[in-house]
Amino acid sequence: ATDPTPHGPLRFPPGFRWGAATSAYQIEGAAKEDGRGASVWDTFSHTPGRTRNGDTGDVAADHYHRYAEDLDLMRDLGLRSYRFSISWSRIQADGAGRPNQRGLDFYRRLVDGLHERDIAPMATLFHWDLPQALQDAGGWENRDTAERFAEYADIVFRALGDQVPVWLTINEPKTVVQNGYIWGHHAPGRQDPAAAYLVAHHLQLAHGLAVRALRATGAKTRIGPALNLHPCYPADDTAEAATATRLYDGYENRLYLDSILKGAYPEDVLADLGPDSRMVRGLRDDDLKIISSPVDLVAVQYYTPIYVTGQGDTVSRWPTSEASWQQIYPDGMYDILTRVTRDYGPVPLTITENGLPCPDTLAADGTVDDAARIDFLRDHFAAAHRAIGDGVPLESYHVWSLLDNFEWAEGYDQRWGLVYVDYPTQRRVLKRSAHWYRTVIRDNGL
Ligand code: PNW
Repeated sequence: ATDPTPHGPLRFPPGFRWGAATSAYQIEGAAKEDGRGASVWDTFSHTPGRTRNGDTGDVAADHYHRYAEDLDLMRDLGLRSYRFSISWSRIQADGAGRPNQRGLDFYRRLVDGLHERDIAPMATLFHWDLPQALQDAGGWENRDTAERFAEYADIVFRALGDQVPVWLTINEPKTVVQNGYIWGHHAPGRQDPAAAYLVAHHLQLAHGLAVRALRATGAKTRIGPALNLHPCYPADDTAEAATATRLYDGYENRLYLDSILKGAYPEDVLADLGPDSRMVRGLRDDDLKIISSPVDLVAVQYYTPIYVTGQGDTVSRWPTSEASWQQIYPDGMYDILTRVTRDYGPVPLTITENGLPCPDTLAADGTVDDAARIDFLRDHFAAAHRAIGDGVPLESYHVWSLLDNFEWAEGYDQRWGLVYVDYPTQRRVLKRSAHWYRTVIRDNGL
């Protein structure tokens, strides 16, 4: 048997909030109910060949109907924070105009249910499910989409603002840029790098406009971006690898961090894109002032490191998970947290995603034994603890994910949940990791 506490007893600071994360399209289902409009992910998942097994989020984990049961699960786990996202097309079916009250009511019931159970809500405004009508008008390539986003944010803030202590603007802008517009395996499925960085700029602009919209409502609650950060390391000790890694880091991390926290895009990335790029031509005078509107915290999502060769290619150094892009490297958690604090000052941080997909199966005795997920989380918790000890103001940690769910292009085959979902019956079963996590939360440590 493995030692359950190889790191020794570790206590987190009093008040540290342990949580779990989900997103709307991945769990809600009810794709056509209560006035919800179509999003780019409805379109994409219903396009033959785009997702594994042709899976869609039409039903997903049926959370829209089972949210009360899921709230009880969260309480049983002892969660102190729950991160979810709001579906824009439930609030505005076409991404503009009058709000749909039934959509707002759903999130109001969810937020009330969290407060009743003493779980702090953390809401993401946009987790990739852009209303299809806005995509038809150019999507994030169209600067107007950022303005529409600010209006949507204003509606949501006026309905729920003070009830949600932490707001997050855009989930992982980089994933939209890369998966959506460079590689094409996420909606809207484009392979157009020139468009991709203009999209990045408009996503950043949308972030800044939403921060301003929250302040304008007078709400007392906090707001920040949700960035997936990748510590980048040279694959060898040549000067070429060091140089290539520096630029790679610019595209992976500084493009997003510097614009928000320093009010400037990184010079090396701008130079690499060139003055004639669509992105650089799309910059307007006050954009970086808007993008760098002061935030209250930065949400960090960490899954994997990246190793960069002198040619600018990437290689693997550590064992990968069931997700081919994920190398298991807990020290990367320490490195990225301490780096953000060192380079950007003592802004409060939260981990809004970290987790592992496992080939989970429901055994005959009704258990799900995901020992690998426990090992993964334990080692990453320990790395976060070490970062806190070295001065990182980390206030909470959200495991991805609460439930097995629609893992985008991978469909339902890849299971990331602490809780197993038996899709034919929609029965929820706590995996071994969920039982273990409950003790971590109870003890506030390992
Ligand atoms: C995140 N990478 O996406 C998303 O926010 C979640 O919706 C998703 O389910 C989860 O991670 C698991 O994939 C990522 O290439 C996509 O490093 C790509 C990467 C990381 C996270």
